[in-house]
Amino acid sequence: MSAKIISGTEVAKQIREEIKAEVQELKAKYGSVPGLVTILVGENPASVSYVTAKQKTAKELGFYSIQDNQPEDITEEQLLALIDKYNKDEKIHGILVQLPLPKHINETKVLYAIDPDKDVDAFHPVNVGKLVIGEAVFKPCTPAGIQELLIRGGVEISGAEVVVVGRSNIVGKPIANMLLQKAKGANATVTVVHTGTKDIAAHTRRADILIVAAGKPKAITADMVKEGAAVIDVGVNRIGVTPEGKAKLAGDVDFDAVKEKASLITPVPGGVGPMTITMLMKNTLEAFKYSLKNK
Ligand code: L34
Repeated sequence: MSAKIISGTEVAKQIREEIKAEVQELKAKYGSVPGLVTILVGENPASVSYVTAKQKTAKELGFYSIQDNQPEDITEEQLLALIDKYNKDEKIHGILVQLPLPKHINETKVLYAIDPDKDVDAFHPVNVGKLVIGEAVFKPCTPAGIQELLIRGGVEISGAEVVVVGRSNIVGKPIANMLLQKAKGANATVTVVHTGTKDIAAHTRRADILIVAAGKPKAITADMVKEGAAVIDVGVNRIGVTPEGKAKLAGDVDFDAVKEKASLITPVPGGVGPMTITMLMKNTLEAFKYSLKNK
């Protein structure tokens, strides 16, 4: 079997059109637009690239948007004060602090400081808890993008055997929680494998849907994949530089070999990445609509 390659870039474009239309409608009706601030500490090249893409998209969709760059040596206290300022700013509906943060800053403390109503990443413990009990207001961006790709790719999720590779707070844990909910676009049987798992391949070979967020190129080879599986590759590994001087990217899946066995596969780049950015816009729109209701 040769897999259908599902373009995150294309699906993201469709969703962005939907968001853009809704923003215009709301602007005409209420005279205001969704506001997003992205806070970047330091100059990690991957983070710079992701945050730049987020800002560009926000502007294209007609959002009010602020890129707030802070030096690597900002103190935790200063960063917390900055978050507090945006918590109180009525034009801002979504606050995103790009991760990872420098080692001298306590990430948990920073995530706790964001007003849960403006937590468009859904990393605040209140939003994590709501997700687990099936009451999510915001779904974290990368997992939400994965779920949307599966739904729009026509993959049957209900009753499927899902295997998630990786247990991060950003991807593995939340996507596992989302797909096991008794809900539309979910209701799957979910297994999470990680560095403590005895025989990873024994699990991945059972998967109807294989979601890979391992952070390691070629972590998943063809022998680890069931014939006809849907494979979602969340990895973005920088494996070198192209002749044009751009970063050369690879996912966590051995794409060329696995695409011959899977029924559906996402590419890197152009798969989950663009969906992550789009779901951030969707969450910011939701936060804006929520603020209109509470005026
Ligand atoms: N707070 N920190 C916070 N929220 C997030 O949702 C993220 N993440 C992850 C890292 N830190 C975060 C992102 O935004 C990963 N991530 C992310 C976002 C976008 C892309 C990849 C990861 C993306 O657009 N990738 C492109 C390639 C971009 C490039 O050339 O580097 C792709 O096509 O996959």
